[in-house]
Amino acid sequence: MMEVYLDNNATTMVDPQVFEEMKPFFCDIYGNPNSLHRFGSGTHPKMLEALDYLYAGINANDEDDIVVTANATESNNWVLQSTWIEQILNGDKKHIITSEVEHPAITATCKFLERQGVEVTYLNVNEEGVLEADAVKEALRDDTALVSIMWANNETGKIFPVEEIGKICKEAGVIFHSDATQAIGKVKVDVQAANVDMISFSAHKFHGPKGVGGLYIKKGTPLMPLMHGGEQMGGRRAGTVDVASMVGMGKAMHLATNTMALAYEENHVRMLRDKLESEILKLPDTIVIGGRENRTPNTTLISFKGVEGESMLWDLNQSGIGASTGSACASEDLEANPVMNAFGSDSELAHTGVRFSLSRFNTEEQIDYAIEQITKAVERLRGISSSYAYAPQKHVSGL
Ligand code: 7TS
Repeated sequence: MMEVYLDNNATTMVDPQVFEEMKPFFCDIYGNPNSLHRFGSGTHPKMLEALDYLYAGINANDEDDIVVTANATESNNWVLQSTWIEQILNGDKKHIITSEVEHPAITATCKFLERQGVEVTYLNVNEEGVLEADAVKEALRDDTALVSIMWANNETGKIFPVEEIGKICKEAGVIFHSDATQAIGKVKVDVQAANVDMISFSAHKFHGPKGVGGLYIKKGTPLMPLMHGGEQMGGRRAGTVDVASMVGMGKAMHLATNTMALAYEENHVRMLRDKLESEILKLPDTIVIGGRENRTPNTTLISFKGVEGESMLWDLNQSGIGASTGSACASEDLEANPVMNAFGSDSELAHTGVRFSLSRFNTEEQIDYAIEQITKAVERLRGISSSYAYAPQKHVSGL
């Protein structure tokens, strides 16, 4: 049986080239980078190279900071909790603006801050699943401390108008943070062009290792240290640096964001995604949630009328295909997906969405196999669905 991994928005395979770069830092060059001897300083060239790759990958200015964190969840928590302590508890602001379709690393942290007395506005997306920049403009208040809007949505792949939002925030003098976790390696992320003050990311979403991510911080942006202790990461996040992870993330960023890599994503990955989608859409009563415009090239979120998303995943898993119903982070509860609810769609739609997310490691042969298996699963599940009369009823004489 062929195995086809189509859940790359949950996590990706580590690129073998990344793995090779990481290996020496476990048993050979294992010194503490802060030590004065060669075992420690031997790590420096590759750490510096990793930083160069990270800066180049998002077009950061040399004077800005990129702090290596554990993941995007940590970076997002850091930004929001710092905003609360620095600007709200110890300042004169009260308000944060975000969207209803952020990852829980943002929304759950905002809910926590609301319990501490912070006022949060959750903006809704339009019927195409996109947050409109004007909505941000209208929600801004004199006491707004932060706007946090994702670069691309993890469920639909929809790309949000970060440049426009960045401009609005700059004019208003409000700090703009964007969770770019699903954008890096899929679309161009240019922090200067977007006028963004901070972005979060996780290496494992672009073929780097798990457990390492980053926060980009534009020079002059107020931010409390995340961890107090040693001088690592300029004193912003103390604790001995995980060199292997940092080097791996740097290499992964380089491999994912150079011009050729983005062109490949745009051509090869988009071609496979579009083929998968177009073939699936030939099935009746099947739609792409949010529509097909303006998305990351690797993602499609499809609703199959009459088919419970979870049942579909079960069938696909039996055929060797890994997909997802919305975010894996939320898959332990069978609540309707909040992202789909945010579209104002009916609850059936919210329960029938299946997300397929591709990567540069998928092949056309895999996609052909996936199309075949998805078609089979939909037909089987509709055949046994009490709410969907799709399968031609076999007339059995005498019954
Ligand atoms: N932000 C976004 C936009 C994400 O998509 C995710 C993970 C995170 C933050 C958290 O990343 P972590 O590395 O800190 O865990 N998103 C998903 C997903 O869509 N399915 O599984 C995980």
